[in-house]
Amino acid sequence: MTDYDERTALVVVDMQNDFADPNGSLYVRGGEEVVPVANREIAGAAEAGALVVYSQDWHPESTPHFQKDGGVWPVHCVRDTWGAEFHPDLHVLEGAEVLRKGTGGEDGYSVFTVRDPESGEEAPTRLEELLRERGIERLVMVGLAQDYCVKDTVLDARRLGFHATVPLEATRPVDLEPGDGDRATLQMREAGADIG
Ligand code: VGL
Ligand code: ZN
Repeated sequence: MTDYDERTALVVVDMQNDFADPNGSLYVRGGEEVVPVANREIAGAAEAGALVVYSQDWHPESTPHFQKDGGVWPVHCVRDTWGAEFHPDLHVLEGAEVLRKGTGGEDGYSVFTVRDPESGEEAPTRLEELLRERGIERLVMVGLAQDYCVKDTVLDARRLGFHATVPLEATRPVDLEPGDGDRATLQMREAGADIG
């Protein structure tokens, strides 16, 4: 388990049924194995009084993010559906901050930014402000998927000057192309993240 203090925040990325349940529409192999590992990190963070933030991929029924609408992904994490709900075994702390991304049809890979899939224009979410308000300097990222949302969140965290850690057993890659997960690990390390 990672060490937590009040300058460290845990970001629990997209631990939702469509990614983490074998019946999910964009199931990430081994995703359910991440749940108990994430729960241990959540417990450790809570015990140390560290901030815990959860993200949810939260799409409308139609979005250029989906294959059927011109994008690359099967329909997943449509707002207010089973697939978009947190995995039932995930420990969601009472009163914790939940950030939803992609709500307006954007691609929301990084928890820090959303991106218009047509114009490419990027806009920040509330995450950075939330962290700055609390004087957070260091982030621990767990969740799904390693080669998309976790990676992009880590790269944004580094760009914004946060120290970033990812315990590898607490994430899994989609591996759309074989090796994507390993390439994501390298990319995150090159950006100065601690990937263990
Ligand atoms: C994600 C693919 C599409 C993720 C979200 O959470 O990593 N991946 N949408
Ligand atoms: Zn998505």
